[in-house]
Amino acid sequence: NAVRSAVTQAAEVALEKVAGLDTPRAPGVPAAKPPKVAEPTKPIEPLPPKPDQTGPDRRTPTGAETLVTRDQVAQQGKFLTTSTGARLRDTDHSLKAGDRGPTLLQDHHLREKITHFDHERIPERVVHARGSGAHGVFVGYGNAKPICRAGFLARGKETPVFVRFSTVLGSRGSADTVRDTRGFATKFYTDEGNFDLVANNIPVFFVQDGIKFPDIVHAGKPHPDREIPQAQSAHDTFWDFVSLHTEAQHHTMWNMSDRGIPRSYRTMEGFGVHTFRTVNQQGETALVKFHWKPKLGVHSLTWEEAQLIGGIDPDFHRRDLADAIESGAYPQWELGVQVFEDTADETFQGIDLLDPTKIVPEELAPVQPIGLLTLTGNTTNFFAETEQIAFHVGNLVPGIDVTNDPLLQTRLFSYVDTQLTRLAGPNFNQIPINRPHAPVNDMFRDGFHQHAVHAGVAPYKPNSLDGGCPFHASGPRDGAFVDVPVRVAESVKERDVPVSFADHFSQVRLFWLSMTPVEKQHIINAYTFELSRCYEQAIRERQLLALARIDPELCAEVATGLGLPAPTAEEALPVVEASPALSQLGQEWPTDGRIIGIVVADDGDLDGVDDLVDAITDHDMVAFVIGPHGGKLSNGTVVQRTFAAGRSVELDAVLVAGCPAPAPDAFPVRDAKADEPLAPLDPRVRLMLEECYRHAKAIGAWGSGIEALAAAGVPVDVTGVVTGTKGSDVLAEVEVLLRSHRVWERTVVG
Ligand code: HDE
Repeated sequence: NAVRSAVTQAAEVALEKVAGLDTPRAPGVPAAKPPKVAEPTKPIEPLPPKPDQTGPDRRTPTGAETLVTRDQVAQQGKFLTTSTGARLRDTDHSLKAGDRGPTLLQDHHLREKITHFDHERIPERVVHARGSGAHGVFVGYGNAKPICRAGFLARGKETPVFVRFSTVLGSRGSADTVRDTRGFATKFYTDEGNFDLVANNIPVFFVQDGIKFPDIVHAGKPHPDREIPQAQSAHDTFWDFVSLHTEAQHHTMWNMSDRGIPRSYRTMEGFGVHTFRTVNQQGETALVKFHWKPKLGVHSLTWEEAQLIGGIDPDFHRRDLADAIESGAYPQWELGVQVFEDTADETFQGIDLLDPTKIVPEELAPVQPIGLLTLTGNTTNFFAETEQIAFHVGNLVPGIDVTNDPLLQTRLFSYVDTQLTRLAGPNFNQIPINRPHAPVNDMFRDGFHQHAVHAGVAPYKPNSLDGGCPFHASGPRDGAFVDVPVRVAESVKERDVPVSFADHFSQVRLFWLSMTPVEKQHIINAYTFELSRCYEQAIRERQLLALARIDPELCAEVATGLGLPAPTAEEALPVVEASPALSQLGQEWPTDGRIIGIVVADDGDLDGVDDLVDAITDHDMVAFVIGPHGGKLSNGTVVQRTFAAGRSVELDAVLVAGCPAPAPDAFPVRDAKADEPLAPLDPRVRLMLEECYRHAKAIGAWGSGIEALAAAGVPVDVTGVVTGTKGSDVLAEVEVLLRSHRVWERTVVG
């Protein structure tokens, strides 16, 4: 205290001396001027955060504690400051030697602002760079108790989650609708620590051993010389690898199927791929495969839609997810498990459960639902949450353990390692989105970006200086993670693969045989498209040979498309039974969130359009009124999409309430078809109707809308095209059609 008061007294004396003095300046130099340009924005009341983005003040949106309050991190405080808290008088002009002079190095604020900006980007993920995330909650059903003691699966237990969906091959800014595998990674912030289920929308993988992961990724990524093509597999290096490396054929077939182009993240299944080992309270183990089943059913785009959307709305899936959550149409999935006895050979009915290129058909082992995931909140800040989230298959909770699947074993190493570069150091679990909700009491210290101020002097064990703390949890009673004691040491150290992994073709054939004719046609089209984009004849021929080993019809059709002879397989085709559960078609699903367009003309039958919009909304679907111009129509109906901005690919079904004539200025190029003896129709509407028809969407029309169908060449006497006298009757029929997603029956192969 004596020292402190001496210092204070000295400071008071000094202050008295300078009080009242002007800022010293050299002779002839004017006093500091106020800025010539006034603050460009006048203070106004800030907008409140969107309802689905609000988070409690001292917590991150996931619920983990954060060090700063919401106001401190938003653009809402009163004064702009430097990062060290000094208030700024001007952030719009750099400090210069005269208003036309060179900029001065001493302008600390300028340097801080630019330096921070220069370092705003971090390395994107080496795979799964393009992603979209959302917050949600998982509720356990409680029925998993006999096989798994994880607390978050208990009946009615609510656990916050963050889910990140992604494509695999493309860069951060690539299009959402490319043909690719999708990631479906979930972080459960459980009371027992974080559990990450880092899944895909395809249940098998390209390689059986993690050591080959860089090979498949290098083959799938753009060519290293020119860095093309972006975000797709339709190129030589991909097909070179998968045709040589036949264990990749199963995953590739899934990619070529409609699973490679999902309609929405909301209509995708998810698969943990590997077999995991679960443990119950008594220490008994089981083997399980995890599945996510979407409440809205599995549904895909058509290939033409996927390509069009790539240009029209590259953020299609990201937008769809965010819009659905914002509107309160919360997407849901049930978590399910296929359960197998934990036998010494880890096989089930001849299928090696450690082989990640194999599924177990649901007909042999049904998927049993054990909980419900609901996504309820959008991100507040994409970078802080979706970009900085770090998943890791090794984030396990008591009751769930890994198996010896050689792909999973490598993943256990990779997911921590990759964050060291991407998130710059070992403290990434302190980033708010990664913070567990369970108390953390580790002895990891220091390192880049250390945010904790650890107390105590003994971050080692055993210690006596910190009272011996912290202590080991003793077992299940204390909630400790217990490694399952599995026997491992009876073998020889070797680089080899089990004989049971050698069959690369029977399950590919199983998948092919399980498809309906429409789905088979899509697969044929996809192989033909992709191989047509390869330059090397030898690669196409080699892949055709692989197709011959799967199915001669598939091979012949693709070969015809490529203009090549179809090879014959040397060995007999594998004998397998189809698994109807693999088909996406043939079921009915809720129509929640489906988008119905209503095409209107200013002079058409506008009566009842507003009622239709209400009816669609009441049924939890979305209505887009598509009109010739923005704003309102003559009867006051609000237009959501103009003919100029709307495209069929956004819609799940279309209703036509009028026959809009071509707008004189819409297309400067003469439209030949407008001169045909049919009712003249705006060419953009014609395109929309043609596309909806081609993409097997339900179409409804009444009044002059029926003339529009005729002008667009859409037949009215086929399945899935509904005409009537009243819009409400037509809507009712269209809604029924929507339950099966599309009207494949009216297509050539339907
Ligand atoms: Fe990944 N994977 N992976 N993977 N993976 C990554 O981790 C890796 C595999 C999956 O939204 C990376 O943080 C190896 C299978 C998803 O942030 C990286 C192997 C499955 C995501 C990595 C696999 C996946 C990743 C890149 C073979 C389905 C996105 C950035 C041994 C079950 C997670 C990162 C997110 C991300 C490595 C195979 C799914 C490099 C070495 C099989 C959904 O660590």
